[in-house]
Formats: sequence, structure tokens, C-alpha cells
Amino acid sequence: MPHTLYYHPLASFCWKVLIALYEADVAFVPRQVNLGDPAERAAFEAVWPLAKFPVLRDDARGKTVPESTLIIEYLARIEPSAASLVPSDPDLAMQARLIDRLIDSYIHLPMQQVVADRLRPDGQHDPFGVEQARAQIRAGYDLIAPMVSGPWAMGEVFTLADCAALPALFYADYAVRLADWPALAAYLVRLKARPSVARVLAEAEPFFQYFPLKDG
Ligand SMILES: N[C@@H](CCC(=O)N[C@@H](CS)C(=O)NCC(=O)O)C(=O)O
Repeated sequence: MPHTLYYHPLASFCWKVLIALYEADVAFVPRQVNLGDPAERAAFEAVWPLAKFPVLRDDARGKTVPESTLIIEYLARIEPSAASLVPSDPDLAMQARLIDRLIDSYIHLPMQQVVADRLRPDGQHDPFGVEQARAQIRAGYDLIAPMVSGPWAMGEVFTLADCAALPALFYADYAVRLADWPALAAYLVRLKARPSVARVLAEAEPFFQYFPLKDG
């Protein structure tokens, strides 16, 4: 019985998991959730009360797995084709998890803060908070750039860390341009060319019109 993924094609944290699923060629039932539709939101809240996606439902094992990192960890544990997403060596696994956590905390989340501010109504903007978030993203870039050994975050093997990196760098590039971090900019180019990533971006394409890529 295939897993069900509750998601939206434009949602950055969903990209993390979609990349992992496509990398490992794991079959799943995509359940797109429109949070603006009260009935769809209520149905999703019954699955995961926070109503934040992605969420993976594994009916065969009776498990509901929220949080993008945990979903990838789960897939790596139960799907042989996804095993390499988390290195088997404990020290390498710790490094992959560290990069995943740093990217989520210091690039992805502040990027969401910048984007959320663009969606606020006039008079409700928070320029000070946005500048703090941009400073955090710059610090995140400084932190991550020397860690990416290439071609992928952990070297030759594509892992959880790369799944985390693509959505964060893709969207953060519209908040703090990557041009001053040439190694990260080159890494983003390599990521975009990866077939799993190209597929995720192609599926998101029809929805980009709803995303505030620019200020104002
Ligand atoms: N820590 C969560 C973050 C999930 C998250 O922020 N998801 C966003 C989409 S990228 C969401 O559900 N936003 C809808 C909302 O906040 O109402 C994860 O890693 O999965």
C-alpha cells in the first residue's frame, strides 16, 4: 500500500520530502491540500492538528509522520531505495543531520519570515524583523558554504542535507542573492539540474505566480 503525502507543490518544506521520494523512486499518493479551503483544512487538521505540511501517512504501519526531516529519516529506515539519504556511518549521519538542521534553522526559516512579510497588508510590515531575518540568512550562507564539499553536501552521495538545501537556497536567493557566495550559487545550479529536483520545480512552476518572489 503506497504512502500518502499531504503537501502543496509550492511549499518549500514539501519540496524537501518530494525530492527524497523522487530520488528513491518511492511510490506515494499525492494529496494536495488547499489550506485556504475550510473543508480541506479541517480534514488535514484531523490528520495533523498543526495543519503544517508535509505529512506522510503510512497506512500499512499505522503511522502518521510530520516534519520534513523526520519523514526523510523514516523513508531512509523503511524504504531500501531511500537508505542512502541518511549515511550509515554514525559520524557522517550526524554531519548530514547537522547540515539539515543548520539549513532549516538559519536559512529556510528566516527566508519564510522575509516571504511572510511580503504577504502582509500595507501598514503591517516589519522592516526591522525582515532585516534581522536577512542578516540571519547571510550568517547561514557563511556557515554552510564551507561545509558543502561537492558535488553534494556530503560529497559524492546525495543525502538528507541536499534535500534540505535545495528549497532553502532556491527561495532564499530571492531574499539575499547568492552571488556573493559563489560556491553556494554553483551548488544551487547543480541541485537544480538533479532530475528529482528538476521534477519538483516543474511541478511547482504553475504555482509560482502565487509566490511573492520580489518585495512590494
Ligand atoms: N518544521 C516543519 C515546517 C513545515 C512548514 O512550515 N510548512 C509550511 C509550508 S512550507 C506550512 O505548512 N505552511 C502553512 C501554514 O503555516 O499555515 C517541517 O520541517 O516540515
